[in-house]
Amino acid sequence: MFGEIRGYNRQANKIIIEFERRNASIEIVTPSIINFFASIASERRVSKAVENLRVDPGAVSVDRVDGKIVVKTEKLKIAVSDEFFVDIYDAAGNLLCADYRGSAEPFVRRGSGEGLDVAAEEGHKLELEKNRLKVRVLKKMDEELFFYGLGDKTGHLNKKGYHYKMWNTDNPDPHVESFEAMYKSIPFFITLKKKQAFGLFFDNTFESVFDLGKENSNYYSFGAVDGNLNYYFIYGPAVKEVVNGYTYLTGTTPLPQLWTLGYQQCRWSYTPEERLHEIAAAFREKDIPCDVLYLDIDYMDGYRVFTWDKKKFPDPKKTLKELKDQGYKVVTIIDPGVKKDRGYPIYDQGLKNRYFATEKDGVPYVNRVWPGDSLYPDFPNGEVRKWWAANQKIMTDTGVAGIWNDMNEPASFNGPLPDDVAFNNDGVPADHREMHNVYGHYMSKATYEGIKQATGKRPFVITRACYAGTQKYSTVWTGDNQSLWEHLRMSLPMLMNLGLSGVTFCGTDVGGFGFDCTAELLSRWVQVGAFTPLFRNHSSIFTRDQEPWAFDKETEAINRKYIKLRYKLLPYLYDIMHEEESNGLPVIRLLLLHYQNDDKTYEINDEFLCGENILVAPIVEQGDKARMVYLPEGDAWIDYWTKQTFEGGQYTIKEAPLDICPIYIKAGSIVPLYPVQNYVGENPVKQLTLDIYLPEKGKIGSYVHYQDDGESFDYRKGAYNLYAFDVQADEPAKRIRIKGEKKHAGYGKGYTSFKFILNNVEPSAIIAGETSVSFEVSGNRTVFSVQEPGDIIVRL
Ligand code: MIG
Repeated sequence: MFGEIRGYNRQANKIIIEFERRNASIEIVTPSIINFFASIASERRVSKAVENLRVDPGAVSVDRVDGKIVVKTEKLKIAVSDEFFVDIYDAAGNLLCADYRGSAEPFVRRGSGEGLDVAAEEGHKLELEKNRLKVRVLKKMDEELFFYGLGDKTGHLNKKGYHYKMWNTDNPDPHVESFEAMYKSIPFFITLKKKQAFGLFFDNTFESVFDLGKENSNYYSFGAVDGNLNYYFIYGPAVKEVVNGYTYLTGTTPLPQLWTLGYQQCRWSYTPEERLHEIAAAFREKDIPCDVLYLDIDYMDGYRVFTWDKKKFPDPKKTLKELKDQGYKVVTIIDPGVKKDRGYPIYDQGLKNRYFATEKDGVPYVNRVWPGDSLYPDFPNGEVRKWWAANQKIMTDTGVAGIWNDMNEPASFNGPLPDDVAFNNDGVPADHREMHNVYGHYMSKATYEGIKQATGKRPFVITRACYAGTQKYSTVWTGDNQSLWEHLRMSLPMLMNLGLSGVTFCGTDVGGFGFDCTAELLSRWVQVGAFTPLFRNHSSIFTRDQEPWAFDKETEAINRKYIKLRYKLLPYLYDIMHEEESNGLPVIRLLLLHYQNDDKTYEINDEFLCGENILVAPIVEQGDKARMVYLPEGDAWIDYWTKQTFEGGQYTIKEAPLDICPIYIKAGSIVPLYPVQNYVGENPVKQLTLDIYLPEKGKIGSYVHYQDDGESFDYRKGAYNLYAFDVQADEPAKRIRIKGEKKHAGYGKGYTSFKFILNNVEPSAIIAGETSVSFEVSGNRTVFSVQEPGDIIVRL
């Protein structure tokens, strides 16, 4: 395709390589992030995922050595040979990633000829991918490689040996391991070989495929049906650094409003308004915290977006105000499909201004979704996004607190959109093949910007479809799962891989969307949901009730217990989200993110870390009342329930009756806690609790806590507080020192006292500054409070 190297020239951080048949380029973004590019389909080069790229290449050298072009950065050496074959080495000269030189040789699919037609009639498909891809990169496989990422694909954590497709797909069948495409397309994966990890981000919005050693175990590959060769190599060597690099390119999730981390209750549908009020009252009556209620499609007038059904909601503004007074934020669904209906303003405006995608001859394209015949706003067009953004005000003025974008793959009832449906794409014509995977991305972007303009607060948007980079605008859920144990089990690797793919703020429909939930399944799912950033219970229209109290008193109490635990942990989750805004590290983490040296963590699908300090090993099998837990090596772990300490690097059996979800806290953790409230903002939080788990001898436990007003963008102007805490046991353990310091004071309504919980410590005296402090001991906990965080000595 490229031929022999003819020469090169360097332009700042870019090296253009001239080959016999076409040019290619290498761009040094940072010493660890390299872009490889060749135009195949067009010269045009606009990324949908990477905005405002910050280039910081450091020192770069380029030489011609033995017929190769050798580029060196401060971290990597890249050797380019004829045919644009690329080999990448670390600074010490270890080969990290080599292009595969052989030809692609898919494994043989036996069964051909006569039997085929009959087999196809029974539904057995033969999938041939031969020559469909215009762009393709093959990399040499290594036996010791593990693969992660690719968004929320089904199956297990490690993607080695599987094949996936990026083509946003709404398929309501139960999601199983053989699903190649899901609602989201995040063409990014991480490869790990012991201590060395790197990521590959294939920034191409066309239908693309990722084959991680399935078709041939000698190589792994990615490619697309059209578009350009355009991918980034993102070096680690830590997986953490790869995630950091990927979000450097595609962006991080901005800090959300605090209430969005509260419990959320959804249903298709809470209508009419009496039903919504009933649900709202039930949470308060039953003493189960809840912040958010959702309105699904039935609140609209004939599914016309930005309207209300006046029979079901005669005065939506009043209804939302009443709910607001009880502490509820209401989120409404908005689908992309605009009903074809003269006299309906959204349709009329869209038609008049040519805001809808068209057939190739320019006639507005019509398909069918909920409202019947509908048109698709041309979201890739900035003008259309402005219009859509302005429409958000219709909802926020009514009192809506957030917007839920569904069906934006885009879904269609009357067959898929034809390839040639035309989009304007900011002045550049593009067809559906190119725009499909970014349709939801641009819809959420418009929604985010609209809510921001209308309210000035941090927008809450939740979307089903997305592309790389959507995390800048929206939280996501994994779509229509079902109330199946299999789906609870699979939600863990899905969310862990989503987190590695830049999507921090995510969750699954707790309890399962389709099919009928059971009491036991709901409680086990709530136990997981309590730790996922988006904690939303949702179920489909024909399924049985699934609210936390929908089954029996026993499970209602269990659900209450875990939803309350969630509310205690709110400052901890908020701290992770705050850190994430600068480092891109997700809330739900694979164990290996912090324990890459411990290869026993590489394929643990049924445990996760919530931030760095909390390990959750939920029960995901019906009837299980105990499970094996692996505690990673390098830290000691404290059982949250019994406070028993375990060395890391071992398997242990934890008994877990239905009210127990196995939770372990890393030794040395300082976990910030809030008092449980019915909803965020019910009472101002004046006291911060710090739940302390002593570090192992010789180690220091430290933690930084962040506080702000929980809703505005003022924190970007410095209106926040930062508190740093350290805890250390003196050697030999005669006393414990706790140090607290306010590192940044920019938010006036700070805490007026600090409560410390010391686990597994029996003090003889506690001295803060010069004065002794009274304390209470109950069981293995010692509790005391001080007004200012300062130097505290705990004598044993
Ligand atoms: O075709 O709005 O995934 O959460 O409840 C179904 C109705 C359309 C699919 C979403 C689901 C939502 C449902 N929607």
